[in-house]
Amino acid sequence: MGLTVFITGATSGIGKATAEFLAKKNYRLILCGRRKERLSQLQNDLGSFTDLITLQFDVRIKKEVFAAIESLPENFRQIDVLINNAGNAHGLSSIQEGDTDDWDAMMDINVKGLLYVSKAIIPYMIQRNAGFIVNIGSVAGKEVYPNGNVYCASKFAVNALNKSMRLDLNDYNIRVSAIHPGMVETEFSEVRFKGDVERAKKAYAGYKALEAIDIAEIIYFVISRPYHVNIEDLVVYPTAQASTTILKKKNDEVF
Ligand code: NDP
Ligand code: 8X3
Repeated sequence: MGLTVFITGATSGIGKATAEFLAKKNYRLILCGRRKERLSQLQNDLGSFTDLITLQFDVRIKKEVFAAIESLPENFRQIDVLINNAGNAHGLSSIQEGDTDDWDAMMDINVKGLLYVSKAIIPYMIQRNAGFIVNIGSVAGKEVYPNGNVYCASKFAVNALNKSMRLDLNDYNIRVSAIHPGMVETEFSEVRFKGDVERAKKAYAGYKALEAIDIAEIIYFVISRPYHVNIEDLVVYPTAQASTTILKKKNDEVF
């Protein structure tokens, strides 16, 4: 059996596709999310391919994060790879019109949640003088776009934390990578637009967006390099997207 990989946000989109891909490559998996029924489904669907365990917790709630990770059975305590993927955008509004609850959600999940999970797992990696942390950022963490304000800020923070982890964990032989995708067709836009499916569909209409499996394959590539190779920062766009604000749509709709 292969390395043990801990994936946050495994119940949907990029995290789920990564779990499915890695299960078939014999990685042992710790799959996390809030939606219990989806975690059970993953256990059923992937349990025949590999050893896996699921953890239900909300990354915003510090106590839940630490309790869940402390509850891991002995044979799942050696986490070789942590994929900090849980995250979403909430809303798309100007700074003057933004909803402060949306701001809280994005900072609490995308930034503080990532920090809590990392804080709970890093000591085990330091003890073993080995480990790998993959942070899922975004092109929104490289270049701001109109109305992206707080989501962009949360992903700029992920970019900064990725670089900081590289520096601080350098003494401990721990690899740290960030992957920054452009538009990926997942439940992301449904969450951003609060369940407005029609608006969400428009975000991916008129061009070929990235699929979650595209990012899963890239994550696999990054974590399967020889141990002395650390891909620190990787930006991936759909071909139709030239920047966070330039997207070639067939009918030239604005997203
Ligand atoms: P999805 O909405 O499909 O998946 C988001 C995942 O995050 C779900 O599994 C969800 O699980 C989990 N999650 C959300 N909030 C919490 C929480 N409070 N506690 C625990 N888990 C949570 O989106 P994507 O797969 O697209 O997004 C994954 C990552 O990729 C995010 O960090 C996102 O910012 C990033 N990204 C996405 C892009 C895109 O265009 N789709 C582009 C660039 C980056 P559950 O609800 O069960 O808790
Ligand atoms: C998700 C991609 O461009 O909607 O991070 O911010 S974008």
